[in-house]
This record gives sequence, C-alpha cells and structure tokens, in this order.
Amino acid sequence: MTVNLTTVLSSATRQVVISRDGPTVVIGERINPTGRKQVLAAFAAGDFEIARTDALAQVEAGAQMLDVNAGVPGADEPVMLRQVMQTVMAATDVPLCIDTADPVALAAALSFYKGKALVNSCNGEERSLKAVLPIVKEYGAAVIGLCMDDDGIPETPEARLAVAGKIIERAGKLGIPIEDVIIDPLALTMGADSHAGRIAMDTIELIIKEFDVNITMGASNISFGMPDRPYINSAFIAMAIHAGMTCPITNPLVTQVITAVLAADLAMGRDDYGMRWIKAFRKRQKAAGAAA
Ligand code: THG
Repeated sequence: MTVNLTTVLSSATRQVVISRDGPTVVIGERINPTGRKQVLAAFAAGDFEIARTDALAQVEAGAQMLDVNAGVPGADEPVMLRQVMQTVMAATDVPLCIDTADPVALAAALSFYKGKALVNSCNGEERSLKAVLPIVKEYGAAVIGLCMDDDGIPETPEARLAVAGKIIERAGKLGIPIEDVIIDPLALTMGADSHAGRIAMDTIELIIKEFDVNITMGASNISFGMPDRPYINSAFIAMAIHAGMTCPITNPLVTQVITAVLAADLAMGRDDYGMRWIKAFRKRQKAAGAAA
C-alpha cells in the first residue's frame, strides 16, 4: 500500500491542500495568452486588466488556484510574468501555478512570490530537469512533471509512467519531496487520436498505483476540434477524478465543467453532507434570479 500523498500550496495568506481525501482543486486556466487572442492582444499592449477580471471571475466560479501564463511572442517574459502575477495577486489571494517555459522568468517570479507556488512545469527532458528542478528546490516550490521526454510524448501508459518515475527520482535527488511533484499524464486531443482519453486515464491509474502522487491535467485539451466541447470536458473530468486526478487545470467558468467536478466529488465521498454541492446550487440559483 502506498500512502495518499498531500501537496500543500500557499499564497501569503491562504493555503490549499491537494489530496485524494479532499475536494478536487480546480486550477483556473484562463490567464494565458496562448490560444486566447484577446488576452494576447491586451498583454502585448501592456494592459493587464483582463488578468484581474479573469482572476476574480475564476475564483468566484470555484477555482482554488490560478494558472498564470504570460508567454507573449517577442515580449520580455520575466517582466511580463511579473506584471501579470502582481495584477493577479492584488486581485485575489489564491495560490498561483506559474506557467512558463522560461527558467529566467520562473526564477524571477519565484523570487518575489510570497508563499509556496506550483511550477508549471518540467518534463523528463534532460535539459528541462537540469534547468527547472534546482529553481524549484531553491524556492521551496512544488512542480508539475509532464510525462514527456527527449523522445517526445510516449504513446503507452507504461512509457509515460516511466517518465513520471524519472522526474520523481531526479526531484528526490535534489531534495524535492515526492509530495511536491504533481504529475501530468498529458491529455491530448481526442479529435486527433480517439484513444487519447483512455491513455490519459490508464496513465493516471498506473502512476497512482506506483507513487500515489497528486495528478493534474489540462483537462480541456481533450476536446479541441470537437463540437459541443463542454459535454465532452465535463464527462472526461469526472472520469479522470474517479481515476485519481486531484487538481485539473481547466476553465471553471464553463458551468458543465465546474458542476461535473462538484458532482464527481460528491460521488467520490469528498463532499460531506453534500454541502459544497448545495452551496454551489444556491449560488447558481441566485445568479439566475439576479439575471432574470
Ligand atoms: N498541462 C499543463 N499545463 C498546461 C496545459 C496542460 N497549461 C496550458 C494548457 N495546457 C491549459 N491551459 C489552457 C488555457 C487556455 C485555454 C486552453 C487551455 C483556452 N482555450 C480556448 C479553447 O479551449 O478553445 C481558447 C478560446 C478562448 O477561450 O478564447 O483558452 O495540458 N500542466
């Protein structure tokens, strides 16, 4: 039997606990210029108001953490990431998931962040392990490990498990405890490969059996290119929670998705007396009443 690992993240004033014993922690995905033209244009123009409103809206909708990405082609990422993070940190006190591929931007961000952040991400590539893990260790952060390496994204769950194992081992050698490594089995789009969902789910199960670490996924990637995405995303996210995913990166503003998370927690016995479900229901009712 492995033990159920718990990851604790924090801001200056708030703590978030991620474990399979507690409610699913939704990491809001929306502060990300990649694929969101409106965010890209605003950030490129030095306007971060959209980061503030997206932060508030996502927390109001149920996000307990926020992913923050400031990757604007041609921009100075360390500077821009700082501006976006400071905007978000002024608006809300949820812990942040710092989403950058630039180690310089990452180190700069962690140097002023107050609390314990989640770093998004490293992967099994030698270059990534060497660049990212020492920074994670230096600042006492936690890190997401993507199940891909120098050979790309492995096709089989077994090969993805091996990459997860490598990342956990290398982190451990630097003194990063295993509970501070959150694994992303990688949700690819089912539109390109109809087995992508099944592979992600099987990978989660293998990783949990072996390591019992916390699991994240970009849980809306799965439906790219498909019609009626909220139905796909909500079914997939509930199934992934059953498989063991504890902290999806997703869009909490999509009602079907956030309600699927709450329903899955209820079905998994992680919502005592259904209090969170009922509270969310009342909130939706109130919002509908206010709109009418
Ligand atoms: N794993 C990890 N991190 C990740 C991903 C992952 N970070 C980035 C991404 N994948 C998850 N984040 C986003 C952010 C924004 C959008 C999608 C995923 C997004 N998508 C809209 C859509 O779905 O079409 C774009 C349209 C719009 O809203 O403007 O915005 O897998 N560790």
